[in-house]
Amino acid sequence: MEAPASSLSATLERDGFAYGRGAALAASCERLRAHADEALARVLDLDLDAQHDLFGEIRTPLYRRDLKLSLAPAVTQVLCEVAQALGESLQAAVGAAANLCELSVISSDPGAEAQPTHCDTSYQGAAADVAIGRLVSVFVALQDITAEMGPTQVWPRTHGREEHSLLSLQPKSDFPAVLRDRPTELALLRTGDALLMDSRLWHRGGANKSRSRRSLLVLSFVSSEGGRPAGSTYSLLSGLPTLDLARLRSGALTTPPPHPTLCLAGRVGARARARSVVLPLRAAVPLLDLAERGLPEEEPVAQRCVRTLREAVGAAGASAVLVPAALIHHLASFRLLGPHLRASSRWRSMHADIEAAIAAAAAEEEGEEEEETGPPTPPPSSSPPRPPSPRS
Ligand SMILES: O=C(O)CCC(=O)C(=O)O
Repeated sequence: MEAPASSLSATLERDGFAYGRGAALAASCERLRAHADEALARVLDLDLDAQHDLFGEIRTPLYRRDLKLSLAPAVTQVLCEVAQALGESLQAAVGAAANLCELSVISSDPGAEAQPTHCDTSYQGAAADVAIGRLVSVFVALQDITAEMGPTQVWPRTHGREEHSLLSLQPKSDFPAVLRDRPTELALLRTGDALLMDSRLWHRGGANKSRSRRSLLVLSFVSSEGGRPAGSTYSLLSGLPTLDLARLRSGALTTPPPHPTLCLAGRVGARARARSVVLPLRAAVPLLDLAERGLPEEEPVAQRCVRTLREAVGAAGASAVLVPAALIHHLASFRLLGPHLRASSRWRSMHADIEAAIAAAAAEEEGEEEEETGPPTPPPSSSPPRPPSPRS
């Protein structure tokens, strides 16, 4: 049976680590592993400059990588499951206002050597008169981890001040003698199990002597009080929204804000037959505004889209504008527009309006098609919205 939250946080406090068995569903972890493998392959195809910000620093980097993650659905799913399962224990350790400060996948491939023993943070780093905040990492196994795969190895109860002082007196070494004499533990996790770890605990990633990649989701939370402890790599993709534990626990992320261009492309792609779309003005006007600012002036297709949208808005009825579906399809293909849309405070409602408009246009197309082929059942009584009458 799963340990209750109070005993889990007490264990974390005492030993510097604790296990949260079954913190995420195996199916969600498998989906995330496939997503991470695919993302890693894509990023490794980029040139080195473009790769730079997408990886966190990692010790012993040969055959080992720390890939920062976006809030793709496969990621948020596991993030939310873990926040639900372990939120109470994490809250006891770092507080509800603690922010997510690492979101990445560590992949260690066959051939990766063991890392030097280390702690990610210590009792030093901040100004003397500022208390240092606390950082707790959660490693979630995205597949079963065997001893051969080089699991995380921890040295229980080495996170305290005294142990740190003792270790700081040791001659510099990848494996200080004082640790050799202490009990140690390999975190053998099943898919979806989590290892919660105080970032001051001494630990290391092991050597992968198996034939399989070991993938670990890393989530770290740092308390909002006190200075940020130095030493952690803070592997977090730039541009992610600030996410605190309370928000994650509330499940607010289970419907992540859609990625603008992907969502436009996907929906229009799925409904490519729609010839025209009736967009409410409240979506069309900001879309035009963002397209005017976000699309390159020297790009003829982009400028044709902007012109068409401008004309449509100019000719719009009271509340809606008729635009060709192809226009949305083209807009979706301009990746440059994505960041502008995403940064817009109106994107969420704009997206809902665009989705609804596309769905209505597609339903109308399907209705027309059925009429032509003689549907076996009568058409639905509520008809989709008609195009607005142009202003004369
Ligand atoms: O790979 C692991 O299990 C842990 C990695 C780690 O501790 C680190 O990179 O700092």
